Amino acid sequence: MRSNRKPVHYAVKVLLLITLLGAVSCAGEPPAVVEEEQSFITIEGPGVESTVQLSLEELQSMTGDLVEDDYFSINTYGTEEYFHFKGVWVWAILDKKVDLKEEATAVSFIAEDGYTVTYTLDEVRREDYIDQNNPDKKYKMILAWEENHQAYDPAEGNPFRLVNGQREPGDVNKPLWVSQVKTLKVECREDLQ
Ligand SMILES: Nc1nc2c(c(=O)[nH]1)N[C@H]1C(S)=C(S)[C@@H](COP(=O)(O)O)O[C@H]1N2
Ligand SMILES: [Mo]
Repeated sequence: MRSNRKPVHYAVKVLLLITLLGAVSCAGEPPAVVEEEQSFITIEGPGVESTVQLSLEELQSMTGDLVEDDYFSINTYGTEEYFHFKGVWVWAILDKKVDLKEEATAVSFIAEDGYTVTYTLDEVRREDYIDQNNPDKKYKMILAWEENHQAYDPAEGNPFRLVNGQREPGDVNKPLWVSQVKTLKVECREDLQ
């Protein structure tokens, strides 16, 4: 008989109902808001007045200094290959976004894996890097976010790559193309200028 149902059963059913309702309402909610991870580089070191962080968006908005081109490369095996890159002139970043000290002489590009390449500021300023097979070509040193029309995937490391032409014919330049650049450390070393 209905009136004989034990109160405990009723309580269990109510609890079950609440739990089900809870599950349904949770399933209908959007996932917890995860703050979007911003990709950025840090510019620091004894050669800057203060440390600066620049997001991918900020770099992409440097419209007057963006570069898109096919860069010539040679690796240590002598393999020659062109890659298409999109990015921004590194000198423009240092000149316009950072307070450089008078004594600054060089900048180290440091990757997430610790791989580091250092250039003097004079080298960063150069606009006449070459392609040994094409005398008409002139390149600037850039920080790229796109390679062969594909944006770098932030899941595979900081999505910036240092890219440059050759300093002179025969220059093996591909090893200088630092991937996953995280930090630009501006130096005041007198042995580097
Ligand atoms: N962060 C990082 N960048 C790097 C390297 C590295 O070990 N770490 N190797 C360099 C070398 S020696 C070469 S030849 C090229 C290889 O470029 P790829 O990875 O696009 O083939 O990346 C260069 N950039
Ligand atoms: Mo290499």
